Amino acid sequence: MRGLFIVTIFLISAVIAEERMAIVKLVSPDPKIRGNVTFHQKGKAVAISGVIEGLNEGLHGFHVHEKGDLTSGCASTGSHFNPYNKNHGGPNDADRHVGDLGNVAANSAGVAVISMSDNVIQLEGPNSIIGRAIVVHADQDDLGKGGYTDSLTTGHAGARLACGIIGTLNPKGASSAASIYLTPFLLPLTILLNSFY
Ligand SMILES: [Cu+2]
Ligand SMILES: [Zn+2]
Repeated sequence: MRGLFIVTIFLISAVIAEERMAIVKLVSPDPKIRGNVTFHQKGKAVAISGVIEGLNEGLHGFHVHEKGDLTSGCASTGSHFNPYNKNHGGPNDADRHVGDLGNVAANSAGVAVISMSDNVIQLEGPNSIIGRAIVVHADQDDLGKGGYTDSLTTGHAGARLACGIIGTLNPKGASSAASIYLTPFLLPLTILLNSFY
């Protein structure tokens, strides 16, 4: 009976520990540009979703920059997050900065709906983006292939339009939103299971 209790706790804890979440509120000197982006990690895959409004129609470079420092606006967020000293690339390239997430696409109303997944950025460990910054650029990221002098460093993506600091959404450190829903059921569930054995 006690064994089952412990196994139940262990299994639920394992499910909770695998999931992490983070959020960014994007700010810009241009008040019409604003948005939110969330990151949800399950295993190695990080789902990225969000909405940005107030953009010009078209593609806009979308990166994790190394510093969560907005003291001089987006200018103080540093370079692309690049812990392995690689060249700039696209999200599907082996040679890429960890922070290279490619582009977001704004429609004719200036709204970019983001729905992507990435296995290189992480919410823990050496590739963790927590405490760093998301930057949205004025121009399209050429994914390192445009042949400009800055293609292999910044993707020639132009000015920094909006940015925000990536903050954790995990309650109590290791757990995630899942724990908010599971925790109230944890004790009743284990008591219920124990009553059968
Ligand atoms: Cu950038
Ligand atoms: Zn890059």
